[in-house]
Amino acid sequence: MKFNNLIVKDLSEHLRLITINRPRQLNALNRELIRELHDALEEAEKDPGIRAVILMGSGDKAFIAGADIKEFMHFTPEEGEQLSREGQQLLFDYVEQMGTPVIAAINGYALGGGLELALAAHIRIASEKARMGLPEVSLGVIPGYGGTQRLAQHIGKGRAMEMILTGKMIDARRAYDYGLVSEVTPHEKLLDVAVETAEAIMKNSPSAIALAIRAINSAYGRDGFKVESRLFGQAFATEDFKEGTTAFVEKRKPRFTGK
Ligand code: DAK
Repeated sequence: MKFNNLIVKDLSEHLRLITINRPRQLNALNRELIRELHDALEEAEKDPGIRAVILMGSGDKAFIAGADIKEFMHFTPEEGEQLSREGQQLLFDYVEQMGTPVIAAINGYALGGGLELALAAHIRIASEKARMGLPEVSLGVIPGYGGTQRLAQHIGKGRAMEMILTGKMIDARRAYDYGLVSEVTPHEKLLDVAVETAEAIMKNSPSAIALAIRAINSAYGRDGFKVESRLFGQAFATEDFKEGTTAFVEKRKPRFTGK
């Protein structure tokens, strides 16, 4: 398959690397990229030869710096809610439910939708340069791709509240302390460590791994994701949302009014 925004490369017989390749926009997720990631992951999932996938961002700066603000600022509330559901199914839930394990190699900023994608992956490994956060409220919106649910699942409700309400980024060390990533590596060693982890997984039974993923996922309910989509749509209808996204594009601080 040919992709405009991805580089797909097999690192060995059973291991595939998918690199998100929009470095000038810090790999921000637009609709085309979400669709392409789904297609590339589906291709890997359906290929019995592929036993693990590594996801990484291109360039030196970012894994994914969030959803593409310049694209989503023009969506209506209905589109917001609909796209939140669609995106969740197409990419974020899809990744989480894949039987082929997905490792997020977080090589820089993982913000908003970018962190949400890493949260949906089965394993997260971060370079010491990585910075992670859910800054949506600084734009007048809330995490809409499962972040309100999965962040709390990974690091607990209190820390998730703090990260989401402040919108602040944390560095890789703190992410490790929180249990958000399982390892922190020197920047240049990140891919090697991700490959070692994939190799450890690939020694095991692929069918048992797929069953283990299903069993682990079955512990977590789905209702909160629907609530998140609905509230995400509501946030799109506010003046704060217009102000927050416009301020980002105009490179200034937002003036929120609560309306
Ligand atoms: N979207 C679009 N462009 C982005 C971007 C983004 N998320 N992040 C960076 N860029 C662009 C910048 O605009 C800039 O473009 P030019 O000005 O050069 O044209 C270029 O990438 C380089 O960025 P900077 O010049 O800002 O680089 P710095 O090193 O100074 O700063 C930064 C790096 C990561 C701290 C900064 O770029 C930044 O704060 N970026 C935005 C982070 C952020 O707020 N991300 C979005 C979170 S909200 C949805 C569901 C879910 C969501 C949305 C919709 N639907 C269902 C519809 C989720 C939303 C989010 O992810």
